[in-house]
Amino acid sequence: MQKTSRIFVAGHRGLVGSAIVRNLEAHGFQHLILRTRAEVDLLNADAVNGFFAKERPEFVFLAAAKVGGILANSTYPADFLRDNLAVQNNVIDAAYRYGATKLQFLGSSCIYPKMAPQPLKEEYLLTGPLEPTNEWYAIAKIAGIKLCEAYRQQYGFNAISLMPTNLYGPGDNFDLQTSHVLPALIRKFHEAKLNDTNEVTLWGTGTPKREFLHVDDLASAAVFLMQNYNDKQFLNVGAGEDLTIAELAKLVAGVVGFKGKTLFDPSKPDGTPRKLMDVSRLHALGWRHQIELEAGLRSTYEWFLASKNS
Ligand code: GFB
Repeated sequence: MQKTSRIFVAGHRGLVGSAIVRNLEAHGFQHLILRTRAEVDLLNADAVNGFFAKERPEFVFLAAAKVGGILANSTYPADFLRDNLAVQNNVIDAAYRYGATKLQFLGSSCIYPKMAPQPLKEEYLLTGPLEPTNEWYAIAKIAGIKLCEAYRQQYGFNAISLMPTNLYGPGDNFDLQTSHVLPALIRKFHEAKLNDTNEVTLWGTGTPKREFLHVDDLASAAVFLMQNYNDKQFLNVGAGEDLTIAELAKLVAGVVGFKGKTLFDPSKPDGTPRKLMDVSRLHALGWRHQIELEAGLRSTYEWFLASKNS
């Protein structure tokens, strides 16, 4: 990838896409091609083909997806499966058809079987049943990995796939119904502090473990791998450490300055008990995350306070 290469970041307004754009700009890449949904609807194959025919991007980061937390995933299974399949089919095919040099597809750690051994090695894919709360999203992401592998095998197209762990950072979705746990906790503790409420209720039992990676670290891995990795094998991207939701809650409450009680509502789903990534392949390539969770939480809370969300 040269500084003058034509680079399309699909999903540049989302958490991941906006971080990739920040990283590319910081490294002096000058020819970024960015389109809003109103300009090019990625669900529409004709619109995607027309866009690729005209712009001919050379490198494509496929960070556009319908995403959400545990409740959104289990409430809208058809939307998560259909929309993600459509976007990735359209973009991967058009990238190949209109001569892109390389495409990078971004997935998620929920592709792994619910009860897979931990930490999750890449070879555990498709070795057991998925977690029911997000199997629809997971099936779409698995199909995306396989589509990249198939285009590489049949057409020789250089498509690589990255599977990030749970991400957070500036630009996240803080809506309590649809967000992931970390932004939800920031908002819940923040509002409780503002309203002088003594109790905050979180979903589930607090015992599931999750791994969190700051989205700027993910973007750094994405740009590094676009430049340095050209294999069929998809790669895990994570921090290599996890903690329980109850431990996360303590950390977030500390950062936000909430001094009351945290309660758990076990009538709400826990999701998968644990999904810690094995990141040995990525480390062997020479990449490691840099932002530790507490520092990342502090800067994300500052971003939240400065944004329209708070
Ligand atoms: O981040 P999250 O929504 O999704 O939830 P997953 C993680 C854990 O946090 C679950 C608990 O055990 C939730 O029960 N939790 C506690 C909460 N309080 C809250 C809250 O107020 N809001 C939310 N959202 N959770 C998603 C998948 O799984 O992870 C996606 O659904 C994707 O497909 C994504 O893979 C990375 O980590 O369970």
